[in-house]
Amino acid sequence: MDPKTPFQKTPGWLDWYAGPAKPRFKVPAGAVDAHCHVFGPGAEYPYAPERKYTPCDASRDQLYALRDHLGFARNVVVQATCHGADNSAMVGALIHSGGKARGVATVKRSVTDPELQAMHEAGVRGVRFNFVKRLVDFTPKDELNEIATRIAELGWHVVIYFEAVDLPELWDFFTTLPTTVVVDHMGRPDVTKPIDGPEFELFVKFMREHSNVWSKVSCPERLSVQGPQALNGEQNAYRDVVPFARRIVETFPDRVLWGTDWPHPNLKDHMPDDGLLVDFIPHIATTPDLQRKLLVDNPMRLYWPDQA
Ligand code: 0GY
Repeated sequence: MDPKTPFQKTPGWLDWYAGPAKPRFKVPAGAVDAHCHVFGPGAEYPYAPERKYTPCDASRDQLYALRDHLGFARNVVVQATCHGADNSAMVGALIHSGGKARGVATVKRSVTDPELQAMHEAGVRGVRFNFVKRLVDFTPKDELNEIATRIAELGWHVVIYFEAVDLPELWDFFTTLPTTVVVDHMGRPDVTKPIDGPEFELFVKFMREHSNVWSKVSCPERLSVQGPQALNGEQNAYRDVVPFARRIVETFPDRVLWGTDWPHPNLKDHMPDDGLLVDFIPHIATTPDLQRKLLVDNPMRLYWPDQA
């Protein structure tokens, strides 16, 4: 093992895609990649003992090089579960971004007010509550409620990550959160089920009945069963995800965000080309107006309200 790489990545894990294509879709000026991560590097920022996977390193400099290559102006760096509640790699990325990145942290109830304040000053604006069982151990709801109440005072929001089948059980908890609530990856719909079936309808109802709920329309590569293949010679990857994402964008144009999810944790079958992911955007946000809201206006309102 390379002595500079003290962690051995999870077997089967695919490395992120080096040399992504230049997107054909030109994102609007000021576009925000509102869901991405940094991993380590492990030698500088060790991975958490309680992690469920060990990633390959993906540094902040590599993230910011990707940002520039894809034509984005800013990032929202989301704490990944492999770093547990040690937010130092994410916070380090914010501090070294020249004001071009905000963050979403993972905290425990033991976090102190000065620690929260320091994170705020670095650019953290939210906490993430993760309910995906393969990624995290269970945290009691009273602990999460206590955290939500405390971070609400800082003007932060809560990001939630869950699987569609778990929404009914989590509904009461989610709908009483006191902040803006941002759902990762549309609540991970099963795109083999009908778009007007009960499962996705429940998610649409969740957003319709609760005006504080936003959604990231990200991760087609995770949700797609069809995959990235071009069909009929046309570049139309992940097309089975399009109707789901498009419905959310068109129904709630002022409450949607988009992100690359670079460096794409936990992918074992297929690693997306991030340039191709950007070319997916005009399939789900089909007009310049929707694209500007999705990529600029909405993330700026949430993460840089003083500059929106
Ligand atoms: C994502 C998705 C995943 C992982 C994490 O923090 C994480 O480890 O979020 C996943 O495995 O689905 O949003 O990055």
